[in-house]
Amino acid sequence: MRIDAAKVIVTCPGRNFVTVKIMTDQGVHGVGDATLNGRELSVASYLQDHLLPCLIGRDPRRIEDIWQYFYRGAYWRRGPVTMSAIAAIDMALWDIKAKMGNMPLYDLLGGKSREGVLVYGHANGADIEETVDEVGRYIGLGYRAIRAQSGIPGLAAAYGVGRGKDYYEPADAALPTETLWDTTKYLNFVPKLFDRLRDRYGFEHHLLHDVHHRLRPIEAGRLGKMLEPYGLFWLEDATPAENQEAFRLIRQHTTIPLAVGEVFNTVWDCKDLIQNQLIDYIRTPVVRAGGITHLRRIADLAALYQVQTGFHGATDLSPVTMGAALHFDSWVPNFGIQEYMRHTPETDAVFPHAYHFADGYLHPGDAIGHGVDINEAEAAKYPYKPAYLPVARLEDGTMFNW
Ligand code: GCO
Ligand code: MG
Repeated sequence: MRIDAAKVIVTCPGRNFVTVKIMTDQGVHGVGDATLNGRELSVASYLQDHLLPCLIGRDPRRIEDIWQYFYRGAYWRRGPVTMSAIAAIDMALWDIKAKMGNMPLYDLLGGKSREGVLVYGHANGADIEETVDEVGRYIGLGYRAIRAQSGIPGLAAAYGVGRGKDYYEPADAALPTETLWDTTKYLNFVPKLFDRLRDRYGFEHHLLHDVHHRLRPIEAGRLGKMLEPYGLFWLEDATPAENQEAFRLIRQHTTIPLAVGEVFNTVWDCKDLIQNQLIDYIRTPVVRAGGITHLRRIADLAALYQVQTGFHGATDLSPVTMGAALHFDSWVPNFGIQEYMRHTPETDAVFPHAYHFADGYLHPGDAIGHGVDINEAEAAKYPYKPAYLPVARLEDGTMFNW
């Protein structure tokens, strides 16, 4: 069996997506997601110019060897561009192997460990009232777990508060939008939001919150302590994690469960966090860390330390990543939760998929492979549009973490 052809498809059905399609001499094809928000064309070029030419003629069944060839063989290891590109190829190869075996990917991985994949949705509003109502709307839609983000009094634009209610899209302009950040205003505000939410809806539903890398460790410790009475499922990206040691300080001060890892690329980014039990959930998604082949290694290491998965699933991860993730989530023994932001109808039409939502759970469906394909004629209707993530500054103009 050999790989006959491979191509990169860039499409923008509301937002940009980069997809790899690998064709084999047996007529079976596979697809993988390589989308890196705001840097899409760099990954497309890395694939097009450097990886795909090396792929033609290889045996697609040799997934491990192909992974090692692109990781070890490149000499220049790691980084979001490289690892997203490798991930896309890896996802497509697992898709092909499962299709060749005539089984859903979760069966190839070891079979289902659960009946459904618990997901959390995003509720956001301009102020507390609107956010509280939005959480109610998500409860009405059947969600069992909901992330709550709100506009902050005195700050013009807060992370997580989008223009639309169903499809939060932070990459909002052809050049980066400048936003303002103030830690004091934020810390004074967030406990009030969760106080209102628990007061209104009780403790039956899981509530989550994303700090989006905005706090220093001691500030995160304080926030965790202040939120303890509200029993959050997790506090996400409390501080930037380049220095994994930083999480030790947070841990010393609070029992709030900590989630991190949506920007990680390999097991090396979370090795110390996991082995020292400094986190509770690892968020690195299939697309960011070299695909299923490498994510399995991260999840297995995490399992040794009772760290659970909680993969990133924002709208900038394509339905292909969502499909692959749901098969992984259905199998992985140390599953925790899966993020789920719905895609637009245009995106769903470009990427026909077998997964569906019911009663707070996503189900991968029983299609063979990972169950997601690309409709190339639909994709061709939406040419690439430059779009950047915003940047953040403090009120005195200092650049900060967005
Ligand atoms: C999340 C994320 C996203 C990111 C986005 C960047 O938890 O869903 O933080 O909202 O900001 O994926 O491209
Ligand atoms: Mg996040």
